[in-house]
Amino acid sequence: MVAIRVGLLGYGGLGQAAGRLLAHKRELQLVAVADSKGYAHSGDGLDAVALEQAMRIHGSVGYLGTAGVLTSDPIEALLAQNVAVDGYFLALPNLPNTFMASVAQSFIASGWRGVLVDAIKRTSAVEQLLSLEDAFKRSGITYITGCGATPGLLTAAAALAAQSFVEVLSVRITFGVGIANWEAYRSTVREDIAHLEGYSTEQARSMSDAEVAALLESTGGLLKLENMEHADDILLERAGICARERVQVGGVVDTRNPQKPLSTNVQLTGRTFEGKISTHSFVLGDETSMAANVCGPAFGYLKTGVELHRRGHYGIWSSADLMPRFAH
Ligand code: IKT
Repeated sequence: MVAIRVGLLGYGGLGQAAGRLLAHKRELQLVAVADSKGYAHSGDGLDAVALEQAMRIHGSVGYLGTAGVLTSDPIEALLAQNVAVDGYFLALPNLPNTFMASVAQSFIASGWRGVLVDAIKRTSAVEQLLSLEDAFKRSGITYITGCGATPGLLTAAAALAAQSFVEVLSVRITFGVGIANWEAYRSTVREDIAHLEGYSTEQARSMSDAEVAALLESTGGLLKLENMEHADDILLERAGICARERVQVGGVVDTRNPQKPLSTNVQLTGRTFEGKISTHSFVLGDETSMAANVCGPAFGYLKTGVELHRRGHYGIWSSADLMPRFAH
């Protein structure tokens, strides 16, 4: 069996968890990593423990022995190396809100061909990626968007649940996330803050660590998020499941306790062909971490992407598209 060669862009909390998860996968081999200060690559595979050590001690994967390189523009520099990578997981915070689309454009410009998956959150960010569809097709890139927990696992669950109905009336996604300390997920927490009333993505991005800590002090460590601008809506609409107005996303993040404050779930209500109104629920186990629920689906979709790519299918799909389609 020849393993799929995987690259990771972003080596913060999520990227490091992704590296650790890959160590459990025989079919996937981590060969390239980039963070904001450097990159590392090796065709023989990278060791997640050594990468984490480089991060912990020096603050960048660029310090990883002979495989590491420090540079001011790690993504461009890594792409310029023409490293043999079948698919990248873009485990990057989308701050500013145009960042992921700009990274996708760097891949397009580099001439690299392969699979890209993201765990993006915002509707407007997905719209930017969808506008690159023709460029992905011309460039031989298979892009799958919204492959984390939400959008991702829960969106796909909604797409599956929809099959019992002739009309989908509502989709409600409610997440509960528990992390022991916010510093383990500095960027993710800033992205969450950007959803709070009175904060923009720019404001959240430019907050100092002290300002984030002060905000969390004032809320007892909790971030309560309601009616979020969340790409589950556009992805379910695009997959033909329901109008985006019927999709609602919110949840609670506890930044001081690894236990989930509530069980993450998606509830899809619909009307059956017999005229009955009913609700399907999909509930995540409380012991599964955000890292497990984001990185697991991302790599599952990366494998799907590689299968599509090998058959010559290029363009952009989402976690909801690569499920049973909803027939009207
Ligand atoms: C968001 O989607 O914007 C917030 C993120 C939600 C992750 C859901 C994980 C669910 C689970 O593991 O139970 C995150 C809080 N940034």
